[in-house]
Amino acid sequence: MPIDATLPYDDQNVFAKILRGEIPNRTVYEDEWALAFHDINPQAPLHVLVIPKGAYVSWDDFSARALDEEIAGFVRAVGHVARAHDLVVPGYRLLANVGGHGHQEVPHLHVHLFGGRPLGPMLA
Ligand code: D5M
Repeated sequence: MPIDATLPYDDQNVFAKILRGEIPNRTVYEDEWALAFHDINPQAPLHVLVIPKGAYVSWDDFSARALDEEIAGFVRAVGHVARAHDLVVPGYRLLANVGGHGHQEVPHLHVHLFGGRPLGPMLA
């Protein structure tokens, strides 16, 4: 079920538990600001989720409350994952679902990174 992205951060969400090491994940990258791991239900040959380590529900929550260094660290982590998987030349897709209409299911900000095949036109 999509979430209400205006609710306060829920520290029992699955990505909060991953960040605390309470449930396993297949990490592809981690630094001070971000964690990237394989999506449990991949929609492309490479489907990685990149999340900030801070407690943010959505992209707008993050952009409103995060420090500039957190935002920079998160954006750099996304770029690092793309480069580390040699996706820059073939290309890739980034997607962030937000709230009900965006069909966001996990209430911790995440960017989906898809790659490894031609992805076709964007479907709204
Ligand atoms: O998508 C949330 C995404 O999170 C969805 O593609 C499945 C993925 N997911 C859910 N639980 C896990 C675990 N435990 N590991 C890895 N990936 C997971 P959205 O609709 O954007 O909120």
